[in-house]
Amino acid sequence: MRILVLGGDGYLGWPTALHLSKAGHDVGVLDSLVRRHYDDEMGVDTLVPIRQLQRRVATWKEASGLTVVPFIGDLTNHSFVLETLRVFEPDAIVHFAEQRSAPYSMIDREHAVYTQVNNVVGTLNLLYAIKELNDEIHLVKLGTMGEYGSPNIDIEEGFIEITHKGRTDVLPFPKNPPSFYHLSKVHDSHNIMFACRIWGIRSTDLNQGIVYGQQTPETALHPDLATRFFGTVLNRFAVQAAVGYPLTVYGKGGQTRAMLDIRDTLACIELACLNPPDAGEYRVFNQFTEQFSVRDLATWVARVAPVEVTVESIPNPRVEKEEHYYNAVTTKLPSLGLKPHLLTDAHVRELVELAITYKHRVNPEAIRPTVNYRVTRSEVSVAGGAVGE
Ligand code: NAD
Ligand code: USQ
Repeated sequence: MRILVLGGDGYLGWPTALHLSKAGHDVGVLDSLVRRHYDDEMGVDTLVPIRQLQRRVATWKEASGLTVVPFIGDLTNHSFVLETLRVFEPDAIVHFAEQRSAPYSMIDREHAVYTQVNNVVGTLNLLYAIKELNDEIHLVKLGTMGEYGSPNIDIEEGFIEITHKGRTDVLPFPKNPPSFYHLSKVHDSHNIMFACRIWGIRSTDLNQGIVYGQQTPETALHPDLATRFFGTVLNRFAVQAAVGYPLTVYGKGGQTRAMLDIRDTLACIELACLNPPDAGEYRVFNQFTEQFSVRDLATWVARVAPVEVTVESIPNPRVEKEEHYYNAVTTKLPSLGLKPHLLTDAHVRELVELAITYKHRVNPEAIRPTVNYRVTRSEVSVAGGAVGE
């Protein structure tokens, strides 16, 4: 297949592009490189050093003999999107290219507006380009499990059958997201579902859980192929353990989340591409393999880390349920053949060991959370060093 990976310079997009290239697909990567700008804006650096996109692509060619074609530009620029699709002629588009951090979207009005414009307009431009150029293209869109929030009922896979006042229908599962970032994903989901209905486009909306891990078989081939170590909660606890900072459990720590290994993200994306929906079909896969509470993750890291670790409960800078029921369904990806990498003691220890290798790049001053969801303007730390929420 010809697969265009949007956000192909990012934490997940880059290793996904390599995985698809290795599997024999013709792969293009599109990115505006704006994620590198967010790090500069926050005064932080990646924990694991990463190379420029052009250097990564050249190293991949040397290491594998395979070509990945880079396109540098912004999805909010419609002419660029049209031109790229015209040149590359993809069968499938994997769309990772959005502002991805919940706390970043909650810094102040400017960051909330930026996040929603970047994410919603980028996806709308893409939908129009697909309709205008080739409505056979399969759009594989990265949504998030956080779209659902944490309801007191089981979370179904996108849709739920509801009987109300004696009448029954299958409707989109109710959404109750916890940040302006997560809300941008809900808005995208509605726009994509609508475009499928009116234009006959086909799309898979992947409601992905929190990803942990950093290395994949392809990125391990050469240090210049490394992807960034994104500070989602387990990765973040590994960094805190490495530098001797107490693991920062927000509030009671009973926040339970759906999670998956980075290698499973790659497998899920390929399964979605290889098994496209029918024309006009909008389908949702819940993309995760296990559920953990934040408290359990912290206890796990403390138990297996090769260094002394303390766990501290700190006032929650976010507004979220801290003890709640959580049970999400995921059947569609396993039914297509997903074989998950479940979290083990060895893997948790490896994450901490990786963070120890690069701990000289961490500034502990930059670890403290600075974005407070309860106010409309947060003072953001510019302390420098590798970290990140
Ligand atoms: P990332 O920030 O590392 O990657 C996103 C990439 O998209 C970056 O390289 C950025 O420069 C690019 N980008 C952003 N806006 C763009 C635009 N307008 N035009 C072109 N490029 C643009 O984030 P990630 O962790 O790799 O996440 C990828 C996607 O997966 C995001 O949509 C995120 O919301 C979603 N997701 C991530 C996780 C996770 O745990 N990392 C979980 C669920 C969903
Ligand atoms: N948390 C702590 N301590 C910390 C950091 C986080 O207790 O030091 C808690 C948070 O309060 C939250 C949970 O851990 O309850 C998860 O936080 P996170 O930063 O790992 O995840 P989140 O903000 O939800 O966002 C991440 C990615 C986002 C993706 C989402 C998947 O940044 O791109 O969409 O995970 S999901 O959560 O399923 O929506």
